[in-house]
Amino acid sequence: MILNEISLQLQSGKANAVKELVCKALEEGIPAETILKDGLIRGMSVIGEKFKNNTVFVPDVMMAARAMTQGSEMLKPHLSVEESGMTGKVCLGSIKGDIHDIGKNLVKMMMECKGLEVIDLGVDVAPETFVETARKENCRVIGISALLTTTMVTMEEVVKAAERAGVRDQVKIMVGGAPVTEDFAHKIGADAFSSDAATAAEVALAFCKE
Ligand code: B1M
Repeated sequence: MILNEISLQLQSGKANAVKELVCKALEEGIPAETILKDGLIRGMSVIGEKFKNNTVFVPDVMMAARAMTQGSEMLKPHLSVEESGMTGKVCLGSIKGDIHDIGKNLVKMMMECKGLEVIDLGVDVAPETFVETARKENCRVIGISALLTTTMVTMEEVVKAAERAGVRDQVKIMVGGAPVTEDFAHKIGADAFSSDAATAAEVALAFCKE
């Protein structure tokens, strides 16, 4: 099955093979969302397990991440862009100290597919930068991603910075990333948690429609 092959080639860090297979899968009429979920994200989660168990190491993970990024870029034009006619602005980034951005980039892609304008702040983003950008760009939503238990705690600093800047009631703060949970989001005073990119896009759109 071609989706399995995509997952395997991604795990081996073969970006070109992944791109060829993604193209072939699209030609075979497999929906882009399915290729993303059951091919690319599945492959990345296998790498995640192996990384956790120290059977692969940072270089392998970087190669897989590169294949993931290039594969998902190919899917972007094929992901159903909803003519929601809704333009709402989100500023999105990975929190200070964290350079994981695969998930954040998928969230950005899904939000853009919903017609949202995403200001991508990148990785290692200071709490003040989220708030400053939201204020200057009149963003309705601040989106924060974290993949480390050591960096997710800094998400609360964004909430506090928004309060200090006097903009807390004008902006919705949503959080996510593998270690982040609903309870954690509630504890730090965020407005929403989403476990995956598609849900994150729906939540952000709903906030912009409010
Ligand atoms: Co790192 N890393 N990593 N890593 N890495 C993890 C996260 C880890 C769990 C692996 C492990 O178990 N050892 C572990 C964290 C342990 C912990 O704190 N709990 C870890 C570690 C320790 C590290 C380093 C410290 C390793 C080292 O150098 N010693 C180091 C830290 C660097 C830093 O950030 N300061 C490090 C480095 C790296 C790489 C740079 C090599 C690479 C990142 C490449 C890149 O992102 N450009 C990397 C990777 C790839 C991983 C794993 C293997 C995969 C993460 C990933 O991309 N998953 C990861 C293992 C794992 O998670 N099992 C691991 C795929 C991605 C699609 O999932 O990001 O969860 P995810 O996103 C999902 C959802 O979370 C959600 O939607 C996405 C798609 O559905 N979502 C949101 C994400 N953000 C959201 C925001 C939202 C809403 C939903 O609202 C705004």
